[in-house]
Amino acid sequence: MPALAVVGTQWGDEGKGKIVGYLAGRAEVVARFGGGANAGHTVVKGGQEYKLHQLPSGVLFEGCTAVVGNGAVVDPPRLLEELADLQRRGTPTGRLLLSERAHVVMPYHHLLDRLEEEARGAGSIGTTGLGIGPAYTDKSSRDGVRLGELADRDGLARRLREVLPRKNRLLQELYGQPPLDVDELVERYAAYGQALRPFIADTGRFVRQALSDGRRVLLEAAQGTLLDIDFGTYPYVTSSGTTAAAAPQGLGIPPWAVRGAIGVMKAYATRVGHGPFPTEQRNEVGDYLRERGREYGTTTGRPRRCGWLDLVIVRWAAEVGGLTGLAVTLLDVLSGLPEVRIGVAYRTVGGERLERLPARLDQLEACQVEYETLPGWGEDLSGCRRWEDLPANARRYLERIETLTGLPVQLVSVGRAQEQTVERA
Ligand code: 2SA
Ligand code: MG
Repeated sequence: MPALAVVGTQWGDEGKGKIVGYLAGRAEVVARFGGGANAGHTVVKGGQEYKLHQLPSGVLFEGCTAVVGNGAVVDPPRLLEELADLQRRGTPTGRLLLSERAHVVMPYHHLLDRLEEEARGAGSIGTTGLGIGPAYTDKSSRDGVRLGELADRDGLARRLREVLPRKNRLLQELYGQPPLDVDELVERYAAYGQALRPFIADTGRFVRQALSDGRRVLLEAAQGTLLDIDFGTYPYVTSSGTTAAAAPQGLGIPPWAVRGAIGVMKAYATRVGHGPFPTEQRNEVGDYLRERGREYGTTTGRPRRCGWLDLVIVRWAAEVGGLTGLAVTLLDVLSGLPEVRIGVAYRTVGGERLERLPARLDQLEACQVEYETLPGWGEDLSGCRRWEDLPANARRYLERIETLTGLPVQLVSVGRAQEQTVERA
């Protein structure tokens, strides 16, 4: 049984949590392959709202195994807090497995994330401040600590005695900060290792076995394609792969096990953090979308920048991510606008028409957006359940998305609850 990836086509917050939650009822394994506590996935189940960060959405489903793969980074105290929160709320959960190869976000990663952002000044990225970049940096520079090592106190002590002095020098000499105490860090993280021990496993082997047993596996991406370390608006990106291509590497499964990728796209566009955003509307349209769409960071509470749908970026996500279908979310938020606009191409300063995203940020920043304007609709969509229930103008908008991307709109979300989903036959 092949695996299906659910990925973001914009700058994150497309509603992947909603769509994964909708599909997870039919899945036996839901696996995260990248990102960490920076992610914010909102799932409404049984009338209750859950904001998940590190836990894959599948954890909310009793029959499901939720996997955090080797490509993700794990922040132990925050993860334990997420689990404790589910327990406090009495939520029955599925089984959780954490990869022994996943890298650990350490306190010095949090510190360095904030200090580096400050040092970048006007060029800051607008990170979530949760140490994600520094943790992935250490992974690449081979100074990382992996989850499997936390469970072995002596091994952890050896590792931190080797790594921490260099981190402390960085903190002290470059940023004038007090050093961290190695013994305290070893004690604290060894204790987290014990607390997480029941969940730590060879997750790659588990998912490979699940696939060969014909079990239904969902691959849950974090953030969006435009935040991908390679294909996003670099350097205003996160530090991991966010497309379906990152799933095999981030889980340890064969690339050919991924048989499709649903691209989740908001019916408009948002971005939290800095960097280019061609269709941004810093006006009453943007404010309308922010308030109706409750566009505030799920993890940090930051107000999100809002704008019209940009199909140049969605086409880019489709192209580099090999999307096989689309799920359009938050369509209900557009209700009440007299007209709706879609960015269909960019124009360079020289007047050249671009249908593809330029790699260079200075070029992107200089582009003007070419829009198509469609009539809006006033109807409340929250009760729509079938394609035919949608007002004609909303259907027209969706059909235009299909034509301009060449992809079928398979799902439409018109509200946070799982039943507020239109599945196209
Ligand atoms: P980081 O912290 O190093 O990954 O930040 C780098 C960039 O990636 C963006 N990023 C995100 N964008 C949208 N949503 C994210 N998750 C949270 C949410 C964000 C929040 O669901 O709302 O609560 O603020 C997320 N995570 C990372 C980030 O804004 C930087 O542009
Ligand atoms: Mg989010």
